[in-house]
Amino acid sequence: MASTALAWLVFLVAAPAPTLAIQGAAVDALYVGGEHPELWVSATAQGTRRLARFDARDLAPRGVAPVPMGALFVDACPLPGAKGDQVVLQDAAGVTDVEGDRLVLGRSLFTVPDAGALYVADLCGKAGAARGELRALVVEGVIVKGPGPARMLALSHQARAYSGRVHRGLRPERGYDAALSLYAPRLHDVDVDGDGDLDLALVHEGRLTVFRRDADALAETPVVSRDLAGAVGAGDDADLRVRLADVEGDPRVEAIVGVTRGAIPERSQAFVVGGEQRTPFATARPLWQREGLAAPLGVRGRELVVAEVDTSLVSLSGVLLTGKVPVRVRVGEGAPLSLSAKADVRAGRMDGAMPVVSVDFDGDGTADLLDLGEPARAALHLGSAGGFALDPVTVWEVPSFIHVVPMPALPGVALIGAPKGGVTKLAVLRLTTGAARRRAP
Ligand SMILES: [Ca+2]
Ligand SMILES: [Ca+2]
Ligand SMILES: [Ca+2]
Repeated sequence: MASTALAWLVFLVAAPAPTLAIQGAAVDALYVGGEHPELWVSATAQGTRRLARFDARDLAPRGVAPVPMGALFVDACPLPGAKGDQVVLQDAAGVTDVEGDRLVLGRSLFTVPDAGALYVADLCGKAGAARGELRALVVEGVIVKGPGPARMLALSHQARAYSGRVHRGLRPERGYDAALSLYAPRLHDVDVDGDGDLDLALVHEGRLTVFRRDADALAETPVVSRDLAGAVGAGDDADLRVRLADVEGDPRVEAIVGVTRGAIPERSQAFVVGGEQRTPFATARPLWQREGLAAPLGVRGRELVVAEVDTSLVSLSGVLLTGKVPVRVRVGEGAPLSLSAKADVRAGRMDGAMPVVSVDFDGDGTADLLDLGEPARAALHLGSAGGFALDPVTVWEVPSFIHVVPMPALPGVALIGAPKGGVTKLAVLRLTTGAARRRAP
């Protein structure tokens, strides 16, 4: 049995992933689950912004609608059916639903006093707390549209830009709407208090804000508003990776906060921010402090899935020649799966993406690993007891991409390509899609 599988793998060749080209430069993408799962891609062509909708299963077009420039769509709460909230669009005049009916007038999800300031790094330094820093109010709140009328949950955030260097995607050459999509809060449906109802948690620039949800309603005011960056002692220059999961074995989620600095970090820290039922996220305890890059990617049960990169190797000639750095991924204390990621050593950055570990491609109940470390290639390693299979079960040829959209419910992963010549490629990776299925019978 094992030898049959091995023989099969020897002949495993990369099959092109089902790919579609759409007109325009994509700036944002979203998976909308439910009975008829869709992939939404927002793209700009010839000065016009459009929202293209596709069937997430086979990429069949479901419609294209013009949306205002600067519009941003947010799936406020991707729960199925009537419990879920719906996607809304923000424009300069307020908020509409996807059919174009205006939900909120004159109030913006994101507001920038002077959008032009985002283009001009040289202007930065005229205001702000730190030297050379400009702060602008960017986020006023998050609009939630459920079965009832739309509501705004207050959530303020100030964007930061620095003269002379860029910070978190706020680049002089990057347009306003592209910057907006990077500033959107990450939304999670998780149980914060252990009552069995999923609450709405927003992670945004190091702050965790939680709105409780009971059987049918979402609370107006947050129960938690916690500065995670401050709680773990990370400074303004740190990059935070926040995962919400129950790693302590009660039904309440904790925040696992990974802290690194720079594109190729020399060392990494991680913390668990947790607490009692009445005081959630009140305490932070260190999880690790390691040389190199160690990033929490996700969880399996109560075990963390962690990627480790030995960044001291980056200076070695071997890495300079091959342009690859080794990446090890392990589940808890299990044996690591060794992968590699493309690195541009001279530019001081990693080009390959971290693997996706949140999607169970073959539906056996264990999430699998999609290796995206090298451009133009995606390799699927099935989840195994305590780790991941050494050999990929499928290798796809994929377009070079800028967005990775996990679609756990489908299950699959969408890759949104880098715009080229006015066209953006879109690829969907699923184990069940015809030619892509390469498993031995
Ligand atoms: Ca709850
Ligand atoms: Ca817990
Ligand atoms: Ca699996």
